[in-house]
Amino acid sequence: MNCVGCDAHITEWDSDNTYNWCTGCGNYGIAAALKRALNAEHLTPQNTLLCFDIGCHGNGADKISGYVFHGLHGRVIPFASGAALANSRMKVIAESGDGGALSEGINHLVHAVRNDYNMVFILHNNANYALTTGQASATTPIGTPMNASPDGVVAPPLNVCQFILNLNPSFVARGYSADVNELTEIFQHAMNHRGFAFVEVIQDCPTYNKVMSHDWTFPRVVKPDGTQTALNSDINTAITVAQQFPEKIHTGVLYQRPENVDYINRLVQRLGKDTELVDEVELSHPVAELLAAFR
Ligand SMILES: Cc1ncc(C[n+]2csc(CCOP(=O)(O)OP(=O)(O)O)c2C)c(N)n1
Ligand code: SF4
Ligand SMILES: [Mg+2]
Repeated sequence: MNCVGCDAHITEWDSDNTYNWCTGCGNYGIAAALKRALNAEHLTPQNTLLCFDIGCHGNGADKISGYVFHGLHGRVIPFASGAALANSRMKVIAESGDGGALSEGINHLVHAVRNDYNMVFILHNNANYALTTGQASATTPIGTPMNASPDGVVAPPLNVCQFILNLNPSFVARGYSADVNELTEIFQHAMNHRGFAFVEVIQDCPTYNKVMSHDWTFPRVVKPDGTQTALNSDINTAITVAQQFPEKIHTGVLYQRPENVDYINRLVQRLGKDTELVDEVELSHPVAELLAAFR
């Protein structure tokens, strides 16, 4: 773990494009925390792959430099998982909204957690489909009037961390978009985890999420004791903590499995290999050999 505050090389991640999120949007805080964490962990645009889903959060894809993928709604996890399996020299970070990850792509999320692919996954949970102007998502509180459900949402919301913790994950954390310092620390912990590091970020969306405003969320946040983010290795305690949402929004690392072995390191076919899959494809695939002849 390196320092949080040093932004000396953070401009390495800046792009020439200007952010265009609404004033007060939590995506600003998440983007800032991500850049700080990347910088603090000495990750570079050359050894990092950033994968974005479709949505307001995904419009940050061209606001950061480096290798960036911006794919179909709900499908960021299959792409990121494949990339992580192909080349573990790259730090793979995937981001999605609650719409993409908890509706269209929930199947991918379940199996990525279960298989424990080695990547950081950041869920921008603003409790609505924001880019398409504020429809209800799986995390919108019951009774909330939304576009396309003006009489109020009738289904109860998904408790995200409780749901993920019941999938036998190796890492679950939660942060709040308005607390950039804590979020930076949480992202750093996630980047140091070997396996699927799931981070839910409760994200302000002042334009469409009027119920869970900053004034609603902030008093509910319960940070871990002390200045350091607490690490919890007892999954049952973590589930109990997660169940307190939304009355109490516990932040920090809720659970981390000690001495975790991720998916690719459980494959007997990979034991003893000092190459990555991507190297082997380049060496042996006939199309790659053909292409090499034209280099
Ligand atoms: C397969 C598919 N379904 C629907 C859409 C339309 N669409 C684009 S963004 C979006 C909602 C995004 O909500 P969320 O994933 O929560 O991201 P946010 O905008 O809230 O950050 C939808 C439904 C799409 N682009 N592709
Ligand atoms: S609609 Fe919401 S999520 Fe989208 S940019 Fe505006 S505040 Fe952010
Ligand atoms: Mg959303």
